[in-house]
Amino acid sequence: MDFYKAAGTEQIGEEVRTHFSDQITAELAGTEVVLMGWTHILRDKGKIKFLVLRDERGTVQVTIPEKKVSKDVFVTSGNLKPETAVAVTGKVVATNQVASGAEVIPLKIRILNTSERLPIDVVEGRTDVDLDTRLNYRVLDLRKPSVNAIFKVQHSLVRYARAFLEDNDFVEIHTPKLVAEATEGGANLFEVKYFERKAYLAQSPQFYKQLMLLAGFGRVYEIAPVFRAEKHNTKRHVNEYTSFDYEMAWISGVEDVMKMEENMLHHSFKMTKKKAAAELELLGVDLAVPKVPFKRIKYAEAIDLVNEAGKNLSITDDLDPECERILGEIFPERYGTDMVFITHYPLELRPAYTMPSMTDEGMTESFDLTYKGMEITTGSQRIHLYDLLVERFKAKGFNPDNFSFYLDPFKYGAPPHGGLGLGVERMTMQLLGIENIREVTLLPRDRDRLTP
Ligand code: AMO
Repeated sequence: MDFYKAAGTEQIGEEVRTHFSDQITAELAGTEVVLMGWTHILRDKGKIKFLVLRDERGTVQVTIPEKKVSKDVFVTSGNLKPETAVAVTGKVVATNQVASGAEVIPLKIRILNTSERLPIDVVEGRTDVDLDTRLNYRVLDLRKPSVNAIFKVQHSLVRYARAFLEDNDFVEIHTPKLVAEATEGGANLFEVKYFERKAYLAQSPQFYKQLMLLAGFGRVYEIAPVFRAEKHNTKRHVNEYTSFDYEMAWISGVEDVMKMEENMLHHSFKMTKKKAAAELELLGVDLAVPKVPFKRIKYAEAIDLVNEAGKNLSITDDLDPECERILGEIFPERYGTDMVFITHYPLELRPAYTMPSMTDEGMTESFDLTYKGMEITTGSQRIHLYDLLVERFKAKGFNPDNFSFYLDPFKYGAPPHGGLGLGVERMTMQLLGIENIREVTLLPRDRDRLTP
């Protein structure tokens, strides 16, 4: 059975793709090329038709003048519907009618797959659909160049941050996401049925990344999904996000962890500005690469700043999103930067594994990194001393017996260490100035959404 024919398409394999859209320039004039992609825009002017062909690297104009192409090509192009998957074999011709300086005159157009009528438009600026509808049709939504570009930028951010860690002797690890206990406190855990027992989805690789340092890896990192059963549907929370975690042993203090992060982000932003220049331009973003070292202020100072701005917080109060926003306005004015480490959080506000401060009574050797008024990272020096760790678990109301798998290895010469967790989506949204985290999450999971 010829299932290609049955589908109204043609068999694949007749031609081999030779070029991407962005490679079609005047220098190639006279060359025969094979392009594959989607029919993005079709303009029928009667005796001449224009097809804007889109592939993963952009668009290229295919011009179809009745006089210069075969009858077959002219008829086929006239019947093309939006988002038809095609293979175009043609000759490159130099022209000053298009920005790239070249177009393609087709010798052959073959339909590789047909498309039904689209539920949402994939051409920029044509129709305004709400985010929920866009997410319902996320696969088509992602075809839109400006939406696709978000994830190319995200890819670049992660790629160069990862490269930086690789160059600094970090080992990539993969830890279980099915776990027996909470790491960050019990409030936002997803419970799953695990045969005859209860298990949870990991909120963070926290315990395992630490344990791998105790296992003898000097520095480890993991970029993987984590799960948070946040009950509220906010613009900065999703229920599954990508956590960029690293952990380093033999540190001299939490400063080592912060220095690594500022250098990593500096490298990642600098490379992204260069390598994702086209995507950033499409998104209208002029990426400011933050200068190293990043500004550091203590939590107590941050509380003073928001109180000066009219709040009435005490030192053990949490800086809520509203306070972060206020700080996001104050920081550039006062310190000329929107990338600020807030350090020395009170013990009450930090998880049990966080090292208490020797210098600041009641505080911890911890930090958050805030970027344009939003927390994007949390990190700290961890407790490596068994007795202190057990004491802190008890102080937080946990039964150490339930955590023996984590606590016991600390009896055997655990190295001093620290690390952090960076939210990949939060970093992306702040960098691009996008308000809703769902837009920078490939396939978001929130209270109301479990598909696609
Ligand atoms: P924390 O819980 O602060 O710390 O999370 C670290 C970072 O993850 C991001 N983040 C989120 N992003 C999207 N949706 C959410 N619901 C969400 N929750 C958190 C934020 C945040 O800064 N184990 C520690 C990290 C460590 O100390 O190594 C932890 O998970 O960007």
